[in-house]
Amino acid sequence: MKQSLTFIPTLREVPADADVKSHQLLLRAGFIRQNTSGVYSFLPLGKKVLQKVESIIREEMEVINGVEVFMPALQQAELWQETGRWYNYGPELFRVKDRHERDFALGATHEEVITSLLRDEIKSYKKLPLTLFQIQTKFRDEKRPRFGLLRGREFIMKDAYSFHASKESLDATYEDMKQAYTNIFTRLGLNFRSVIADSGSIGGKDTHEFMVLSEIGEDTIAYSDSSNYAANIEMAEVNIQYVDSEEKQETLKKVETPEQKTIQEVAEFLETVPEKCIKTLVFKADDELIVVLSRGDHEINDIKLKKVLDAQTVEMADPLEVKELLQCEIGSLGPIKLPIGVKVLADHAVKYIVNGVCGANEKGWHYTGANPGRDFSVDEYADLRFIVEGDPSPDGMGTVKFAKGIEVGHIFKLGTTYSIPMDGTFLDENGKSQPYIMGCYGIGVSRVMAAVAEQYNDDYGFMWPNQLSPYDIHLIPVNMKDETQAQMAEELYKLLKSYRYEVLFDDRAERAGVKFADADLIGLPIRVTIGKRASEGIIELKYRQAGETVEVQKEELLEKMQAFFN
Ligand code: 9G3
Repeated sequence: MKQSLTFIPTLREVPADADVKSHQLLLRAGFIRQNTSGVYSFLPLGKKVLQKVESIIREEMEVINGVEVFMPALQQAELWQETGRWYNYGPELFRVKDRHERDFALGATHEEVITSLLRDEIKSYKKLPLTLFQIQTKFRDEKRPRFGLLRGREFIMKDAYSFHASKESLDATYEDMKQAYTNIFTRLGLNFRSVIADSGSIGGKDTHEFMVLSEIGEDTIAYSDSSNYAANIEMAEVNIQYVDSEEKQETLKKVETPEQKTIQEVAEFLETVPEKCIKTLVFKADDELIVVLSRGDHEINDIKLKKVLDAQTVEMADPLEVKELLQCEIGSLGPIKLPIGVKVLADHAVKYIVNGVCGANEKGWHYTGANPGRDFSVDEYADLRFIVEGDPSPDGMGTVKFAKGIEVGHIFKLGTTYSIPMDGTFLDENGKSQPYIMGCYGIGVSRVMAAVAEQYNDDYGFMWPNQLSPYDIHLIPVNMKDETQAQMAEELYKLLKSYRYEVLFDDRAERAGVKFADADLIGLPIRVTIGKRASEGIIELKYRQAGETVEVQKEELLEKMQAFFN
């Protein structure tokens, strides 16, 4: 492609509102442009990278008998009302009306549409299993779109859905999909981990996320430093054998702690440590107020709490509700002398505290010498806290370390979460009607492009991996007005294209410095420069990732390209 005939609007300066490297470079190198918050256009170079990401995904989906479809983004509200999600999804779900005031959703995902499609077609176990996928635009009115393509409001997803007559069949496809995802992210050249994850409100229990390891990642991964255990921190179990303390129990004493609110302040004021403090929080699970205790140096994991309580929703109770329940403000709450009937849950670590410090449910007062069981009762001890670095790995091998990650893939065993409410059924071999057993599997295609951009760049620009680069070779005659250079450039352009290399021929009448800076910014794997030694048949090759430059005879160009690209 002749650069003078394409559209690559590079920028010298870093756009002010671009706060991560991938976003800065995708804008500066002319791959994307922002239309409005969380909404982007893919320019020619960006579209070429997207297509290369999509073709790798398509190939691996087809390997596991995934069949491609394309479903509408405009989804009639009735489908979402069947599953109830029309009512329990808030402003994040884009809603529109048609000219007849009928309600529609802009597709945030397609579980409802695909199930409605199949329930009218797939009626027998003989037609199962079936795995369908699409690469399609999704809409989610994110509260805080940021980091460019990493968290947009309109984005491209590969979403697959599988339908089965048995759990075993789902398990088999789930493992196939996990392997396909591993192949995809490996072929994309990404540094990633598959981690145990939380299915949240999506239903089903088994779910894995695929995380690209990156400091700008919004998720935290807890992994073992000596096994392949890895989980989203939300899901990482804490299995520690706490040891009973030899310390002798002291008498419970009420002490004044004026203006001491945080665990840190109280611990310093009473010359103790957060590990000896009993942190008392009040949560609202569905509509019930629950007192939840943890050790002062630990954080309660609300996703674990939701599972232990088997609640639909779990959130911190608001201060007014707390005041009404315990006649006391947050900061002096404690588990002693609670109103009758208030359920008390505690993380396992609390059970091993001896002579702990806790709030007295009276502003500016705390207790010392507080001992669980003796001074207050706990209805249920459970694993309720976030794992911390240094904790033993839940699989018993090694110690836990944390890493930040960008979620690029998420796979779920949905079971009958959608087929039952939507009456998606088939006749089994005994002619009995059964709900489909389903799985769903997503890859954030536009997010993957940004994750690759985040991993493959240096101070001068991108260093695209060969399999994703918008073009293979950047052909740059230093001075198009020099007849020898221009002629050799045309000749080599034809030659390289005839060998099916994708070539970006910078035929612009720009200064060499501009051309070279743009070439480094765009980051194609190889730059072929035709300069003043063209008259000697000498050209210069620059390998972008290795950063090395060599001069070769133009007759050697092809073998050099074959050596590099094959
Ligand atoms: C919504 C909105 C946001 C959402 C969803 C629905 C996330 C929603 C989860 C999934 C699950 C899988 C198929 C492909 C892989 C992921 N955010 N999810 O369902 F209405 Cl506003 O999308 N779906």
